[in-house]
Amino acid sequence: MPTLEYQTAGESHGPTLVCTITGLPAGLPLDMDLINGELRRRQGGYGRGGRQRIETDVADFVTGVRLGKTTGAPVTALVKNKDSRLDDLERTPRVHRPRPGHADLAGSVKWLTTDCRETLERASAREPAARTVGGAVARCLLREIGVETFGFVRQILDAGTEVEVTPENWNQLRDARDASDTYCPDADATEKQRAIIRQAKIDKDTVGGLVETHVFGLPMGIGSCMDWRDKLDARIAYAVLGIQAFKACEIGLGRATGSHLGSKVHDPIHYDGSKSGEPHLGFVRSSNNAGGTEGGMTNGMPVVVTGTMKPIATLLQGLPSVDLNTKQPEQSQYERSDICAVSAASVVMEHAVAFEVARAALSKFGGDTLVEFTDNHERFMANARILPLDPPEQRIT
Ligand code: EPS
Repeated sequence: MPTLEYQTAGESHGPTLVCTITGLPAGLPLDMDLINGELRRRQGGYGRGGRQRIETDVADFVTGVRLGKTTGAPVTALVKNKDSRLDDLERTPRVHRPRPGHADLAGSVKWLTTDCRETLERASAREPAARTVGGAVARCLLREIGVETFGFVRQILDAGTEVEVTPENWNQLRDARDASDTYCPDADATEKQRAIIRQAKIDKDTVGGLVETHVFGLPMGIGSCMDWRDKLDARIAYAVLGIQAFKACEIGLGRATGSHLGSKVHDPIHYDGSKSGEPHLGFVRSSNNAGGTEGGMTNGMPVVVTGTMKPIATLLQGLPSVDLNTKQPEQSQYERSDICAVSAASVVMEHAVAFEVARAALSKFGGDTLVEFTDNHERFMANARILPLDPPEQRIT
């Protein structure tokens, strides 16, 4: 049984981005409206640069899909770049004044060149479009077992929202998020965030922020405590810090967990048999400081992930740097960029998280086909509901 994996390829100004996904079960219908809708959302958000008026991202599935469903073979999706011009040195010049905060300096030294171009083409925030496709396909799989994700912007610079997200209100909040051009489900916070981005543009500066993803409907026991590499929270952190410009990933209360007593921070367990149909199987928690994972496994509560995105490193005003050819002080090089890409990053992180959750769910429920995957999920839930399985003949097979 292969594990679910994905890989991306493609340069920011090359002809295409590529996402290859291996390990998907056969028979999974791909919801193209979902996939292309999320690609469109990733392109948006207040504070994006001129590039997004050129591109219209759509996923073209060229392998592993027949009549709209996966076949079990590797799936390849292409996202074509309209602004393809990698070999045009006039329009895509060499870059030798590295931007502080960008991959430019370390990458050019690593690959023994004074031209940061190849480094920045992959380190660019365009690559996550391909990861969004992978995550959107993963969401198609998760939906088959009733799992949904919700991502939004919590804060831009110092303008944030205190909105509380629950399994009951997230659908409503999604409408509020979709009405906000910073993807923040709070109209007042959105206004403040817009003003911050507007001012940053005037000041030739950039801004970062905090994005959040919630995963609903996950059964207990996804991930594992037996091997650190299979801990779901660890996998999520790995995936999130793999997104361009992300500097931190927190689960639940995250860093703040260390500032509270154990008696105040751990989520008390109660049992309510009338709720045994829910993902927590009736093991109700009165808080969710753990963010839905304990011991690297889901505990039936929503998984809550916060990511910190740094401000974009390409500033119109430039930053103190050095010319790699002359070693003389120079301002860092500018090329067309975004003022703020936090809204786009909220879409990317939601999909990076979705992929890790799907990967862990598939490793628990397995199956070469979608039918086996959903049957295994159902049988597990049925058995978990009638614990203790004593005598074992009671087991539902
Ligand atoms: C980016 C710079 C801009 C962004 C780009 C990421 O591209 P360009 O230099 O072509 O204007 O628009 O992001 C995307 C193209 C995208 O689709 O998100 C950078 O330097 O990282």
